[in-house]
Amino acid sequence: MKRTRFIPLLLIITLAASAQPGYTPSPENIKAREWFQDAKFGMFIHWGIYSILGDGEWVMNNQRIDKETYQKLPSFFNPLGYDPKEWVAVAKAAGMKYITITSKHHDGFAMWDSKLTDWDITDRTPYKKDVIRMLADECRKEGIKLCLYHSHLDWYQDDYYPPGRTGTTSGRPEGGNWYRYLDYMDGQLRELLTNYGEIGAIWFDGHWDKKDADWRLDKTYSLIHSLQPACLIGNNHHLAPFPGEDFQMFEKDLPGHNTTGFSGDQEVGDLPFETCETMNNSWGFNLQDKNYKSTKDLIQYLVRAAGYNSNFLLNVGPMPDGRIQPEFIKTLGEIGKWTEKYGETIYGTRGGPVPPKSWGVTTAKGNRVFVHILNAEDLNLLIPDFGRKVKNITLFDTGTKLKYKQDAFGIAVSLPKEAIDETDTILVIEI
Ligand code: FHN
Repeated sequence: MKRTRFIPLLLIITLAASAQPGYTPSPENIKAREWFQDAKFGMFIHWGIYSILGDGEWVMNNQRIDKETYQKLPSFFNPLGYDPKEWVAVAKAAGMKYITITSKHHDGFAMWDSKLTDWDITDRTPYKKDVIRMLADECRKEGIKLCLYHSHLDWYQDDYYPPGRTGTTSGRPEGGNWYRYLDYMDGQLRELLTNYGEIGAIWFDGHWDKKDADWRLDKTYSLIHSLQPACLIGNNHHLAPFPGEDFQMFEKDLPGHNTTGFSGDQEVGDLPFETCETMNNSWGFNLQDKNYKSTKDLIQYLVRAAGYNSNFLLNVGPMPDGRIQPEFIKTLGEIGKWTEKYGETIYGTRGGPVPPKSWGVTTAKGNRVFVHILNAEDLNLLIPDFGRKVKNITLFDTGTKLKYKQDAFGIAVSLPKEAIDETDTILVIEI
């Protein structure tokens, strides 16, 4: 029993050591981390040739499609409805401050004009245009930061060898050169970080496919930081952060929680946090997935994330014609109405002095603590003492002063019934 516990620990230590040892973030990087934490809300975009099949981004693996057959897909990919202006406008109107799009997902297909392969959008599709460049240009114009999701894992490249846990039915040959694959990946990252202007972050994913491989993270992370010191590195390896990483992400869970099984081995570190979530149950476009989360649920997710001192990265999986599905656009518009009115209690804040409770969370900025009541259990709320003298408590909505009593046990506030908002009742505590 003891031995099996020891090996993973040793492995984790070895892997962490192989990241960017002795990494000290540059001043630009520290500034970018602050920007990131202030920004709070981003749009995640999973888009690729897999959208044609309307069965999510794992379709190649899940339907056991081999490479030869999968290669037929690009010729059907002609997203004439793709309008980056529209995407950026939708993100902005929702109150999102950055966009993280898949440059390459696990199928290895490059959504930009890569000179290192013809397995890319400009060489293989009738559309021929570099959708990443189009989005980068529009984001720059509109003051939205562009970040790139980049899959470590690759079901297409023969040099991704030996194969990992997934993509084993893609029909790759029995042989390949792992370090040549890593050179190829670094080369593609160099393209993305050289030719597309400022990139806010590289969001890695897929390390978990081959946890024990030598990913040569030191080289990759150093390359990124040398090309763009302010570019933040995050890696969805579902483990505690490795040296060289600048933020920690949590998939479909808030920091410290593991309701979906991705964060079992994940320790919460001290880097900025980001939690990502889907609007239905799928990342890539899924025709049949109608499990849409409600506007209320998603706003509450954003608020809870902020209370956990975390960003919220909300995903859309555009359709093969390039449009974001109307159901998502509607919900994002409704979220935007909320962020427009209440964004002040989210953007630029940090997790508040009271840790998350069953009734809600707190955020804080300057001398104000925002109490977000997401689940009003009672009209009398007892906020645990956080060691600061309260000057007054008001309702964010109306500025109405509330009756309260502060003593050694905490702050008891009495809430007017008519002030209760099903989505979020916000109190402002001035200290
Ligand atoms: O396998 C991917 C999945 O397709 C998606 O990209 C999510 C996003 O967090 N991450 C991976 C699973 O951990």
